[in-house]
This record gives sequence, C-alpha cells and structure tokens, in this order.
Amino acid sequence: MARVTAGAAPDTEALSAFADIVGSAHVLTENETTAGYCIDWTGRFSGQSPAVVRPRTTQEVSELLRVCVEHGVHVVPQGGNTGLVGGSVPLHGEVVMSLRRMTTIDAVDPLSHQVTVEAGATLADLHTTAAQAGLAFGVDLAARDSCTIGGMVATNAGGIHVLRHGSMRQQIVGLETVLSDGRVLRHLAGLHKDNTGYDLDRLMCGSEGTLGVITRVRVQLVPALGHIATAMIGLDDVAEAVGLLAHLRQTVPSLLAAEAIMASAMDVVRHCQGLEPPVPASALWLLVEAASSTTDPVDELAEGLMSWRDDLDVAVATDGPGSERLWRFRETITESISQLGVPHKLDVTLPAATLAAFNAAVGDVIAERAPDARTVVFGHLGDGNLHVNVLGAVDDDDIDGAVLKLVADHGGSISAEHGIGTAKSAWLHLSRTTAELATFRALRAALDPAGILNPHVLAP
Ligand code: FAD
Ligand code: 2HG
Ligand code: ZN
Repeated sequence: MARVTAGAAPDTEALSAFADIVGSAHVLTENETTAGYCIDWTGRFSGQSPAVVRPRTTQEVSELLRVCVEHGVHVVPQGGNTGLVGGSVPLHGEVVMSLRRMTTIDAVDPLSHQVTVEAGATLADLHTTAAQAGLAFGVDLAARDSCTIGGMVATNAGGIHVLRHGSMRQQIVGLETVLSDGRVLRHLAGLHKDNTGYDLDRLMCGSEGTLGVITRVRVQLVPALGHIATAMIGLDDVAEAVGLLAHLRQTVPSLLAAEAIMASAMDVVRHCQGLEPPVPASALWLLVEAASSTTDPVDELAEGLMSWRDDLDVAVATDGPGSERLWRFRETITESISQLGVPHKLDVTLPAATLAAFNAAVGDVIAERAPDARTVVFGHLGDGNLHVNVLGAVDDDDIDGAVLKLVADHGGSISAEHGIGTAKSAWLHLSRTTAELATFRALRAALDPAGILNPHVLAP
C-alpha cells in the first residue's frame, strides 16, 4: 500500500532557515538557477522545485533535514544527476538537496589502501586520486566526469568492471549517512572484519535516496592494472557470445570487461559517430579486455580466444590509444542514442542460459506494441546485463510492462544496475515478493518515519 503523502512547499520560515544553515547563495529558488537540477540526463523526466539547497558539510545536511521534517517538506537528494530512472529529479515539487559541493577526498591510507570520499566527489576525481597513489578504484562507467560517489552508492552503480571487481556494494568499507531526523550514522573505520550487527552501510547501498542522505563513503581501492589487452570480436550469434564468455571466464583469469554491442547499437554508433567497426559481424560485437598489474595479458587473451575457435574475426589493441579506439564503439552508444531522440531505457539482467532467447524475443515484443519504435540493445554481457533502449515509442507503460514481464518470464531482474527510481516502481513486484516489498516499506517507515526522503522513488 502506498504511504506517500503530499509534501509541503517550504514557507518563508523554512527558506530562511535553509539560508541560515547553508548561506543564501546556496538556496536557489529562481527557475533559471534551479532548472538544471529539475530535468534528468535523458530529458525524459522533468519537474519543478521550490528550492535547491546546496550543503557543504554533514552538519549542514543534518540541520537541513531537520527543517524539512519540521515543515513537512519532501526532499530529493541529488548528486551528479546522471541517474537514468527518474529518481534524482523533483517530479512532485520536492526540494532538491544537491551534494555537489561536498567534494573532499581524503589522503589514501597507504596501509589499508582505503580512502574516505565526500558524497559529491566525482568518480573521475576518485580515479585520479587512486592513480596518484599507484592504485585504482574498482568501478568505472561512462558518466565518470559527472556522477558522484554518493549517487553511485545510492544506486549501487555497476559499470564495465563488475565481472572483475563487483559493483559499488563490493567497494564499500564504511559509510556516513544522515537520517531524515538529522541523526548521523557514522561507520568509517574501514574494518574488514566487524561483526557487530546489521550491515547498515550495505543497506544504504541501492536505497536510491529513500533511507538517508549519504555524506561520506570509505572505499577499498584495488591494484592498478597497468598492462591491458583489448579485443573486439565480430559474432553472428548471441548464444555463441554467451558461450564464448563462459569459456573466457575459465581460461582468462585476467579478464576485466566483457561488453556486447548488438547490431542495433552499432548502427546507431555508425550513424551518429561516423565510426566503422574494424571487424565484420551480423549479430553483435563483443568487446573484451584483459588486464594485469604484473604481466602482459595479451597472450592469455589470445589463447583464450583461439581455443574457442581459431577462425574468429578479432581486432586487438595492446596500448592505450588503440584500446580507447575500440572502447569508443561502446562508450558513445548512450550519447548517440540521445542524439536521435529522448530514449526510453530498460536496464535488465538475464541468466546466461536465457539471455539469447530474451534477446531474440524482445524486439518483437516491442514492435508488436509500437511498430515504428526503434529498439537498440547493448550491455555488460559479462554480467548478463542488457540495456534495451526504445526510441519513438508512444505508450511507454505498455512497452515497459511487456518487456519487464518478458524479463521475469526468462528468470531475470527488472533492474541490473540503474535502480528502480520512479520509472520502474510499478513493476517492482515482478522481481520482489510481497513479503520483500513489505519489508522495504517497514525499513522506510523505521528510518524515515516522516516519509520525506524521495517518497515517490523505489517502493512508494
Ligand atoms: P544522481 O543521478 O544524482 O542520483 C541517483 C539516485 O541516487 C537518486 O535516486 C538520488 O536521489 C540518489 N542520490 C544521489 N546522491 C545521493 C546521496 N548522496 N545520498 C542519498 N541518495 C543519493 N550506471 C551504471 O550503473 N552503470 C553504467 O555503466 C552507467 N553508465 C552511464 C553512462 C551514462 C552516459 C550516463 C548518463 C549514466 C550512466 N549510468 C550508469 C547511470 C548513472 O551514472 C549512475 O546511476 C550513477 O550512479 C548516478 O550517480 P549520480 O551522482 O549522478 O546520482
Ligand atoms: C551503459 O552501460 C550505461 O552504457 C547506460 O549503463 C545504458 O544508455 C543506457 O541504456
Ligand atoms: Zn550499463
């Protein structure tokens, strides 16, 4: 049962309390200054906000939330606003709390290889800090210059290295979160062994701004992988790609990434970027990368590929520029799709055993409902994660329902890495049981009893 009540607009007393806490320069109320915070990256989700507040410290976050509870004001926490499920923008007149001024990254601890980062620091800045310490951060994704570490924890972001390092959840060794009543949960010691009860840090991971505002994150860094080999393989059959990948997992321990560009996605890249793939394929291009901190992985990767089939069409790169050229085919897909229109995105996971069957069926399921729509598919094949993008669809809900039902019928999850947001909350029951959804609501009621944090997101 929905528990969402209408939020109040902040009155003059609340606005003046906000200004007392963060300074009037950081309470934005004019349309010209709030507009960028009110529309998502894709342009599909937009709303309006009576105020955008921009705290600089955890204490300010805490004081702001107290004022919001006191005045019944609903809040959308926001980081880089690169989220793709309509969870980061005020669709119902909420106040936006932007964490983008909280950008401090502490010194890397040389003994534990951990670092504490404020929520508004970007992924790119964390990568730079890790590299300066001779290390790396285990998660990477194309929105790296804008997405924030707090937003990535809130969505449990995945990206291109999940098969080697896991998603955000696996990188976290501590968290600082502010509850809606202003209390601060601080757990930043970074102890790997700490069996002292509930894992509140990982509970916050994937909570999409509904349980608290994340203000600091302690992450584990990984060894820098200086030696890389990248290969693009042209294939005529998605089922073969899934089989090849299982083979590479077994034979190439240095495997770091395995991405799929289906023909529909390569067409978009060809058209929008003017790029021509270096090898032919009719069904998909598989982009794989092997990486090691100590040895050159090119022989291991080549042997892995050859032992699958010695007549594969493969282009290989062993240096940075060559690898970047191959990655451009994958990394420019999302922006290319946006050049063609406002996309409707479905980010799903399938078990390896049913992925090819799902892929074969999904185009028809969409075409039956929207004959003029263009379906573009690509994704993190190594994680069974497909990104189904639909351009030019008239009835989004009908298509969402049909595609997500198809996912459930194939034993998959309706969200692999982008989260539920507002875009998918109506279909959450396809992946979660009634008992689980009741537990979600009980957790929300316990941690945010006033119901002010992102009330329309996840499981309202
Ligand atoms: P926002 O968009 O600002 O917010 C996302 C959600 O988190 C919202 O619900 C918001 O309320 C909440 N939130 C934000 N900050 C906080 C906080 N401090 N405390 C509590 N809640 C908070 N995602 C992937 O997983 N893998 C990819 O490969 C990937 N590639 C992308 C490529 C492009 C080009 C783009 C545009 C997006 C991509 N994304 C990807 C999606 C997006 O980048 C991630 O979801 C990212 O984690 C969002 O971070 P953000 O700081 O922009 O969060
Ligand atoms: C990616 O993997 C992102 O590139 C974005 O998760 C996916 O645009 C999309 O659908
Ligand atoms: Zn992705």
